[in-house]
Amino acid sequence: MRLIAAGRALGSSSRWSVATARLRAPIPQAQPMLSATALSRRWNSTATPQKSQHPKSRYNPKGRGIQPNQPPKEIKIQDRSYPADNWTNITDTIQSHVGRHLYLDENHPLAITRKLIESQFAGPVFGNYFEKDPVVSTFQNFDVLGFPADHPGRSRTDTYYANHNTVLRTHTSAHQQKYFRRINANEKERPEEVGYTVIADVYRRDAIDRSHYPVFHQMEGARLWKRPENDALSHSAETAAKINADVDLIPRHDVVVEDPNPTINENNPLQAEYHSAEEVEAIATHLKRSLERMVIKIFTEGSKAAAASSGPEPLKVRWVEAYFPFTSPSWELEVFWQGEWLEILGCGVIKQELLNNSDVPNRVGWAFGLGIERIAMLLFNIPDIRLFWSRDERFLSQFRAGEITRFTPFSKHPACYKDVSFWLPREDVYEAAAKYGRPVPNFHENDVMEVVRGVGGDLIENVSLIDDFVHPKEKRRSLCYRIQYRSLERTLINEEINELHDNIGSKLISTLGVQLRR
Ligand code: FA5
Ligand code: MG
Repeated sequence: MRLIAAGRALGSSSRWSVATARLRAPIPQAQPMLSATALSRRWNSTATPQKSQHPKSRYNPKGRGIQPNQPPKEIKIQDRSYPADNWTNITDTIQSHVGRHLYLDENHPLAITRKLIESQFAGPVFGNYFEKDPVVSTFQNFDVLGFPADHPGRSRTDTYYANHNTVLRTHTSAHQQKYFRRINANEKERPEEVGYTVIADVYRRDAIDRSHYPVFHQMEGARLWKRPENDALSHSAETAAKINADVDLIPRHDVVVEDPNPTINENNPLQAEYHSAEEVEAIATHLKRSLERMVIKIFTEGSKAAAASSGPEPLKVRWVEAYFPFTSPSWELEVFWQGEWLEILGCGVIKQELLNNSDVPNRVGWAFGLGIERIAMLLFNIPDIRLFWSRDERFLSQFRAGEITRFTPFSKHPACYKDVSFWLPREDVYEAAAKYGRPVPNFHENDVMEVVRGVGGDLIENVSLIDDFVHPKEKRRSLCYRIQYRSLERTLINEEINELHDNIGSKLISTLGVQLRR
């Protein structure tokens, strides 16, 4: 199974988190023409989104300069309408994925994976929940979690907006505050329930390849401990002892886990105002051991299934330092699978400000967020993320609740590659726009992906940039993308692909103002 798309590691998509080593990488400057490296670096950067990403206007392809958008008046998601505005960018393709709730369909691999993970975070300590409605406020998705105003994840090129303050959630962390409040509200009724898991569909404007899909599923988990009400910091030894007693209850394992960095260091600091090192060590040990156990448990199940086909692989796991605005210190967990390190989750010690603002100021704890597809692809040997959305019985009939089986491809239909090359709008168009005080139009690769996805839907397997140059005299930038067409269910005919490809070209012209090169 190849999980790595051309030049892109499975774990490298995250602009929500930044591995600490990457934090110190130079921040790309806002400029109308970004090199391919600068473009790809932007995924992991904390840079201010470019002014030119402002959504208030759009380049008019017919050469009449910049004209305002004419947004629809409202957008309907499931049964609710939201007033649309210039931020609205949810497409029909995306809307058509809302409401499938695949994780509740008990014979579906995502639901089987959910159950397996939930069994490792069971009651009475953990309540297991799901969130059916993907629409959240920008407050829930970003502000309450401490995302800075200029975080790239907020940009309209990365996130699907219903309108300026309403989005399709980009991660399950959008529900953290709700579930912390719930722990407090339920304290009398269910005092032992001090943790939760919550699963949901999440949405990100992203690249197109076999391991990235604009809709995927995450499971969030958290666990809290009470501290003394007064002067908690000076009683932190008591809190640490309580947490360590819980650490001792987690069964040990004998898998070697790489974890070379000290829990607390200058790249991955403790929240000194609120926590002692002793408490953080205890929380981190509990967090890491709980997650290691979960991963070992489910991958052991998976390798039993693999043993029946290709032979088990020894499990290798490692911790990598990370950054999230709502945890500190933070880590990502990676699993070595078929020759690559795959990032499967992010986690950390919850920021105390968030707990203080969520009715649980006298508690400390950890949280994690993991990608369900990533785990399910490995467990069931599913080679393409689009398959999870298949309604084809040849896919669906292969899975049964409670069983991990290796997926057998029902047939491999041929792929067809076609290139599309275009000139971006001229540099002087940008300059003119800036001169007249209008927002500067800007190219972002995610916009190309969105056009391709909008026209080709699930018939597109991969889109990759194969050429990028600036004409030295004309100062125009040319890009060439290779689009790989393949249906997972049938053989595509030439006429159909040609028509799709032509439509993609026309749509690139009309929405991005590019000029096709023939
Ligand atoms: C987050 O989304 C954080 N909210 C996780 C978190 C929660 C951190 C709580 C701390 C505390 P990240 O963007 O790294 O982080 O995504 C988490 C996981 O989702 C990844 O490790 C990966 O398994 C999965 N994931 C991310 N992007 C994709 C994608 N495009 N397709 C499939 N899975 C993805
Ligand atoms: Mg990540």
